Amino acid sequence: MADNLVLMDHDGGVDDYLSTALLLTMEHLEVLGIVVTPADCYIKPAVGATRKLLDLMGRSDITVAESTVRGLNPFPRIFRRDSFSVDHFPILNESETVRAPLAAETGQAFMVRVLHEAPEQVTILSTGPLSTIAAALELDPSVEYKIKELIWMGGALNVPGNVDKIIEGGQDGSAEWNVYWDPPAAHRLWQTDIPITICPLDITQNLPVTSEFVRNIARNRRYPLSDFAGQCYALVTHQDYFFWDVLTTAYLGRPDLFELRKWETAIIPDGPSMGRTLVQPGGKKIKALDSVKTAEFYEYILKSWAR
Ligand SMILES: [Ca+2]
Repeated sequence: MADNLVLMDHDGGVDDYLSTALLLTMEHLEVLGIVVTPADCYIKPAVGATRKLLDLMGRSDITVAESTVRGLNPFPRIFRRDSFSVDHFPILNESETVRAPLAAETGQAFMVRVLHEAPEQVTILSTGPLSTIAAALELDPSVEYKIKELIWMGGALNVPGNVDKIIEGGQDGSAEWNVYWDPPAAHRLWQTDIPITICPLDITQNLPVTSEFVRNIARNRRYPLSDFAGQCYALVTHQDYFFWDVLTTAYLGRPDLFELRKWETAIIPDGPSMGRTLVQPGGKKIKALDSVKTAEFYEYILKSWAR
Protein backbone atom coordinates (compact mmCIF):
# COMPACT_ATOMS: atom_id res chain seq x y z
CA MET A 1 0.00 0.00 0.00
CA ALA A 2 3.03 2.29 0.13
CA ASP A 3 2.75 5.27 -2.18
CA ASN A 4 -0.86 5.68 -1.20
CA LEU A 5 -0.41 6.87 2.37
CA VAL A 6 -2.59 9.77 3.48
CA LEU A 7 -2.75 11.78 6.68
CA MET A 8 -5.83 13.97 7.03
CA ASP A 9 -5.93 17.29 8.88
CA HIS A 10 -9.41 18.79 9.13
CA ASP A 11 -10.90 21.59 11.18
CA GLY A 12 -14.24 20.25 12.33
CA GLY A 13 -16.76 21.96 10.06
CA VAL A 14 -19.71 20.18 8.46
CA ASP A 15 -17.73 20.02 5.23
CA ASP A 16 -14.85 18.37 7.08
CA TYR A 17 -16.92 15.45 8.40
CA LEU A 18 -18.27 14.93 4.90
CA SER A 19 -14.73 14.96 3.54
CA THR A 20 -13.73 12.37 6.11
CA ALA A 21 -16.71 10.26 5.04
CA LEU A 22 -15.64 10.55 1.40
CA LEU A 23 -11.96 9.87 2.04
CA LEU A 24 -12.72 6.65 3.88
CA THR A 25 -14.59 5.27 0.88
CA MET A 26 -11.38 5.35 -1.18
CA GLU A 27 -10.07 1.83 -1.06
CA HIS A 28 -6.82 2.59 -2.87
CA LEU A 29 -5.63 4.84 -0.02
CA GLU A 30 -4.28 4.00 3.42
CA VAL A 31 -5.33 6.63 5.97
CA LEU A 32 -2.68 6.88 8.70
CA GLY A 33 -4.66 9.07 11.05
CA ILE A 34 -6.88 12.11 11.31
CA VAL A 35 -5.80 15.30 13.05
CA VAL A 36 -8.43 17.83 14.07
CA THR A 37 -7.33 21.47 14.05
CA PRO A 38 -9.45 23.68 16.35
CA ALA A 39 -10.51 26.24 13.75
CA ASP A 40 -14.01 25.94 12.24
CA CYS A 41 -15.30 24.11 15.34
CA TYR A 42 -15.17 23.63 19.06
CA ILE A 43 -12.51 21.02 19.46
CA LYS A 44 -14.08 18.51 21.88
CA PRO A 45 -17.28 17.88 19.89
CA ALA A 46 -15.26 17.96 16.64
CA VAL A 47 -12.95 15.22 17.87
CA GLY A 48 -15.95 13.30 19.23
CA ALA A 49 -17.86 13.53 15.96
CA THR A 50 -14.81 12.41 13.98
CA ARG A 51 -14.22 9.35 16.15
CA LYS A 52 -17.90 8.38 16.04
CA LEU A 53 -17.95 8.76 12.27
CA LEU A 54 -14.98 6.39 12.03
CA ASP A 55 -16.92 3.90 14.16
CA LEU A 56 -19.99 4.29 11.93
CA MET A 57 -17.85 3.51 8.90
CA GLY A 58 -16.26 0.46 10.49
CA ARG A 59 -12.87 2.18 10.68
CA SER A 60 -12.31 2.23 14.45
CA ASP A 61 -8.70 1.29 13.70
CA ILE A 62 -7.86 4.87 12.67
CA THR A 63 -6.49 7.17 15.38
CA VAL A 64 -7.77 10.73 15.82
CA ALA A 65 -5.53 13.42 17.32
CA GLU A 66 -6.42 16.78 18.83
CA SER A 67 -4.29 19.69 17.70
CA THR A 68 -3.67 22.48 20.22
CA VAL A 69 -2.68 25.26 17.81
CA ARG A 70 -4.29 28.71 17.93
CA GLY A 71 -5.11 30.92 14.98
CA LEU A 72 -4.79 34.67 14.69
CA ASN A 73 -8.33 35.29 13.43
CA PRO A 74 -11.02 33.02 14.94
CA PHE A 75 -13.87 31.66 12.84
CA PRO A 76 -17.32 33.11 13.63
CA ARG A 77 -19.10 31.16 16.38
CA ILE A 78 -22.12 30.67 14.17
CA PHE A 79 -19.99 28.39 11.95
CA ARG A 80 -18.21 26.67 14.80
CA ARG A 81 -21.30 25.60 16.69
CA ASP A 82 -22.22 23.04 14.00
CA SER A 83 -19.64 20.74 15.61
CA PHE A 84 -21.94 20.36 18.64
CA SER A 85 -24.89 19.46 16.43
CA VAL A 86 -23.00 16.85 14.42
CA ASP A 87 -21.52 15.29 17.56
CA HIS A 88 -25.09 14.79 18.79
CA PHE A 89 -26.56 13.32 15.59
CA PRO A 90 -28.57 10.21 16.51
CA ILE A 91 -26.80 8.18 13.83
CA LEU A 92 -23.46 8.81 15.57
CA ASN A 93 -24.75 7.99 19.03
CA GLU A 94 -26.38 4.60 18.81
CA SER A 95 -23.49 3.08 20.75
CA GLU A 96 -22.59 4.12 24.29
CA THR A 97 -18.89 3.68 23.65
CA VAL A 98 -16.54 5.36 21.20
CA ARG A 99 -13.98 2.95 19.81
CA ALA A 100 -11.75 4.90 17.40
CA PRO A 101 -8.74 5.83 19.54
CA LEU A 102 -7.77 9.33 20.59
CA ALA A 103 -4.01 9.94 20.42
CA ALA A 104 -2.35 10.66 23.77
CA GLU A 105 -0.13 13.37 22.28
CA THR A 106 -1.15 16.64 20.61
CA GLY A 107 -2.21 16.65 16.97
CA GLN A 108 1.02 18.32 15.93
CA ALA A 109 3.18 15.78 17.82
CA PHE A 110 1.05 12.96 16.38
CA MET A 111 1.67 14.34 12.90
CA VAL A 112 5.43 14.34 13.48
CA ARG A 113 5.35 10.75 14.77
CA VAL A 114 3.15 9.43 11.95
CA LEU A 115 5.33 11.06 9.32
CA HIS A 116 8.49 9.67 10.91
CA GLU A 117 7.12 6.16 11.22
CA ALA A 118 5.68 6.02 7.69
CA PRO A 119 7.66 3.72 5.39
CA GLU A 120 7.17 6.08 2.45
CA GLN A 121 6.35 9.71 1.84
CA VAL A 122 2.86 10.71 2.90
CA THR A 123 0.25 12.88 1.19
CA ILE A 124 -1.36 15.34 3.58
CA LEU A 125 -4.97 16.26 2.91
CA SER A 126 -5.79 19.49 4.72
CA THR A 127 -9.32 20.88 4.75
CA GLY A 128 -8.64 23.61 7.30
CA PRO A 129 -5.91 26.11 8.23
CA LEU A 130 -2.29 24.97 7.92
CA SER A 131 -1.42 25.76 11.54
CA THR A 132 -1.00 22.18 12.74
CA ILE A 133 1.29 21.31 9.84
CA ALA A 134 3.31 24.47 10.50
CA ALA A 135 3.51 23.50 14.19
CA ALA A 136 4.67 19.99 13.26
CA LEU A 137 7.43 21.50 11.09
CA GLU A 138 8.36 23.71 14.02
CA LEU A 139 8.63 20.67 16.32
CA ASP A 140 10.72 18.77 13.78
CA PRO A 141 11.73 20.44 10.51
CA SER A 142 13.01 17.13 9.10
CA VAL A 143 9.46 15.83 8.57
CA GLU A 144 9.16 18.21 5.62
CA TYR A 145 10.84 15.58 3.48
CA LYS A 146 8.35 12.91 4.48
CA ILE A 147 5.53 14.95 2.98
CA LYS A 148 4.96 13.88 -0.60
CA GLU A 149 2.39 16.53 -1.34
CA LEU A 150 -0.02 18.84 0.44
CA ILE A 151 -3.54 18.86 -0.99
CA TRP A 152 -5.25 21.86 0.55
CA MET A 153 -8.64 23.52 0.48
CA GLY A 154 -7.49 27.10 0.64
CA GLY A 155 -6.85 30.32 -1.20
CA ALA A 156 -8.55 32.64 -3.65
CA LEU A 157 -6.42 33.40 -6.69
CA ASN A 158 -8.35 35.50 -9.18
CA VAL A 159 -11.64 35.92 -7.33
CA PRO A 160 -12.54 37.81 -4.13
CA GLY A 161 -11.95 36.06 -0.83
CA ASN A 162 -14.68 34.98 1.60
CA VAL A 163 -13.58 36.92 4.68
CA ASP A 164 -16.23 39.56 5.20
CA LYS A 165 -14.78 43.08 5.10
CA ILE A 166 -17.38 44.47 7.46
CA ILE A 167 -17.28 41.75 10.11
CA GLU A 168 -13.50 41.51 9.93
CA GLY A 169 -12.73 45.22 10.16
CA GLY A 170 -9.66 46.54 8.41
CA GLN A 171 -9.48 43.75 5.85
CA ASP A 172 -9.78 44.24 2.10
CA GLY A 173 -11.84 41.11 1.37
CA SER A 174 -9.13 39.31 -0.60
CA ALA A 175 -8.49 36.50 1.89
CA GLU A 176 -9.93 33.00 2.01
CA TRP A 177 -10.81 31.83 5.52
CA ASN A 178 -8.43 28.87 5.83
CA VAL A 179 -5.52 31.19 5.04
CA TYR A 180 -6.88 34.07 7.10
CA TRP A 181 -7.32 32.03 10.30
CA ASP A 182 -3.54 31.79 10.53
CA PRO A 183 -1.74 33.67 7.72
CA PRO A 184 1.75 33.11 9.17
CA ALA A 185 1.18 29.33 9.08
CA ALA A 186 0.29 29.36 5.38
CA HIS A 187 3.20 31.71 4.78
CA ARG A 188 5.47 29.22 6.57
CA LEU A 189 4.34 26.37 4.29
CA TRP A 190 4.98 28.56 1.25
CA GLN A 191 8.66 28.77 2.31
CA THR A 192 9.07 24.96 2.12
CA ASP A 193 9.87 22.65 -0.78
CA ILE A 194 6.64 20.72 -0.21
CA PRO A 195 4.64 20.33 -3.45
CA ILE A 196 1.29 22.04 -2.89
CA THR A 197 -1.98 21.60 -4.78
CA ILE A 198 -4.77 23.91 -3.70
CA CYS A 199 -8.51 23.87 -4.19
CA PRO A 200 -9.21 27.64 -4.25
CA LEU A 201 -12.47 29.59 -4.22
CA ASP A 202 -11.95 30.10 -7.96
CA ILE A 203 -13.23 26.56 -8.55
CA THR A 204 -15.43 25.99 -5.49
CA GLN A 205 -17.59 29.04 -6.27
CA ASN A 206 -18.88 27.11 -9.29
CA LEU A 207 -20.11 24.23 -7.14
CA PRO A 208 -22.92 25.23 -4.80
CA VAL A 209 -24.61 22.68 -2.57
CA THR A 210 -28.12 23.05 -3.96
CA SER A 211 -31.42 22.00 -2.39
CA GLU A 212 -31.82 19.68 -5.36
CA PHE A 213 -28.58 17.93 -4.47
CA VAL A 214 -29.57 17.60 -0.82
CA ARG A 215 -32.88 16.05 -1.92
CA ASN A 216 -31.00 13.65 -4.18
CA ILE A 217 -29.02 12.48 -1.17
CA ALA A 218 -32.30 12.01 0.70
CA ARG A 219 -33.36 9.45 -1.90
CA ASN A 220 -30.45 7.31 -0.68
CA ARG A 221 -31.38 7.74 2.96
CA ARG A 222 -31.58 3.98 3.48
CA TYR A 223 -27.76 4.03 3.35
CA PRO A 224 -26.25 5.18 6.69
CA LEU A 225 -23.64 7.36 5.01
CA SER A 226 -26.20 9.11 2.81
CA ASP A 227 -28.39 9.64 5.86
CA PHE A 228 -25.40 11.19 7.66
CA ALA A 229 -24.51 13.39 4.68
CA GLY A 230 -28.10 14.56 4.24
CA GLN A 231 -28.28 15.54 7.93
CA CYS A 232 -24.99 17.42 7.62
CA TYR A 233 -26.11 19.39 4.59
CA ALA A 234 -29.52 20.11 6.14
CA LEU A 235 -27.67 22.00 8.89
CA VAL A 236 -26.16 24.43 6.41
CA THR A 237 -28.79 24.88 3.69
CA HIS A 238 -29.81 28.22 5.25
CA GLN A 239 -26.52 29.74 4.11
CA ASP A 240 -24.58 29.86 0.86
CA TYR A 241 -22.71 26.59 0.95
CA PHE A 242 -20.32 25.15 -1.58
CA PHE A 243 -18.35 21.99 -2.13
CA TRP A 244 -15.13 23.25 -0.58
CA ASP A 245 -13.52 20.46 1.46
CA VAL A 246 -15.48 17.70 -0.27
CA LEU A 247 -14.29 18.88 -3.68
CA THR A 248 -10.69 18.94 -2.44
CA THR A 249 -11.06 15.42 -1.09
CA ALA A 250 -12.68 14.17 -4.30
CA TYR A 251 -9.44 15.01 -6.09
CA LEU A 252 -7.76 12.16 -4.19
CA GLY A 253 -10.41 9.71 -5.30
CA ARG A 254 -11.05 10.85 -8.87
CA PRO A 255 -8.15 12.99 -10.14
CA ASP A 256 -9.33 12.18 -13.65
CA LEU A 257 -12.31 14.52 -13.18
CA PHE A 258 -10.10 17.58 -12.71
CA GLU A 259 -8.02 19.94 -14.82
CA LEU A 260 -5.14 21.55 -12.96
CA ARG A 261 -3.26 24.74 -13.63
CA LYS A 262 0.15 25.96 -12.43
CA TRP A 263 0.58 29.30 -10.67
CA GLU A 264 3.33 31.25 -8.96
CA THR A 265 1.98 32.61 -5.71
CA ALA A 266 2.79 34.26 -2.40
CA ILE A 267 0.89 34.38 0.90
CA ILE A 268 0.39 37.85 2.40
CA PRO A 269 1.06 37.33 6.13
CA ASP A 270 -0.13 40.68 7.55
CA GLY A 271 -1.84 44.00 6.86
CA PRO A 272 -5.23 44.59 5.19
CA SER A 273 -4.64 41.74 2.70
CA MET A 274 -3.50 39.26 5.34
CA GLY A 275 -4.44 35.78 4.23
CA ARG A 276 -4.48 36.64 0.55
CA THR A 277 -3.06 34.08 -1.89
CA LEU A 278 -1.47 36.46 -4.33
CA VAL A 279 -0.63 35.44 -7.89
CA GLN A 280 2.91 36.73 -8.19
CA PRO A 281 5.50 35.84 -10.83
CA GLY A 282 8.55 34.43 -9.06
CA GLY A 283 6.47 33.20 -6.10
CA LYS A 284 6.12 29.58 -4.98
CA LYS A 285 5.14 27.30 -7.81
CA ILE A 286 1.91 25.54 -6.89
CA LYS A 287 -0.88 23.76 -8.68
CA ALA A 288 -4.55 24.65 -8.36
CA LEU A 289 -7.63 22.64 -9.22
CA ASP A 290 -8.92 24.69 -12.13
CA SER A 291 -12.04 22.91 -13.36
CA VAL A 292 -14.02 19.74 -12.71
CA LYS A 293 -16.47 17.65 -14.70
CA THR A 294 -19.40 18.84 -12.63
CA ALA A 295 -22.05 16.23 -13.39
CA GLU A 296 -19.59 13.40 -12.88
CA PHE A 297 -18.41 14.92 -9.59
CA TYR A 298 -21.99 15.05 -8.22
CA GLU A 299 -22.56 11.50 -9.41
CA TYR A 300 -19.30 10.33 -7.81
CA ILE A 301 -20.09 11.63 -4.34
CA LEU A 302 -23.71 10.44 -4.44
CA LYS A 303 -22.49 6.99 -5.34
CA SER A 304 -19.65 7.00 -2.81
CA TRP A 305 -22.03 7.79 0.03
CA ALA A 306 -24.56 5.14 -1.05
CA ARG A 307 -23.34 2.68 1.55
CA1 LIG B 1 -12.77 22.82 6.78
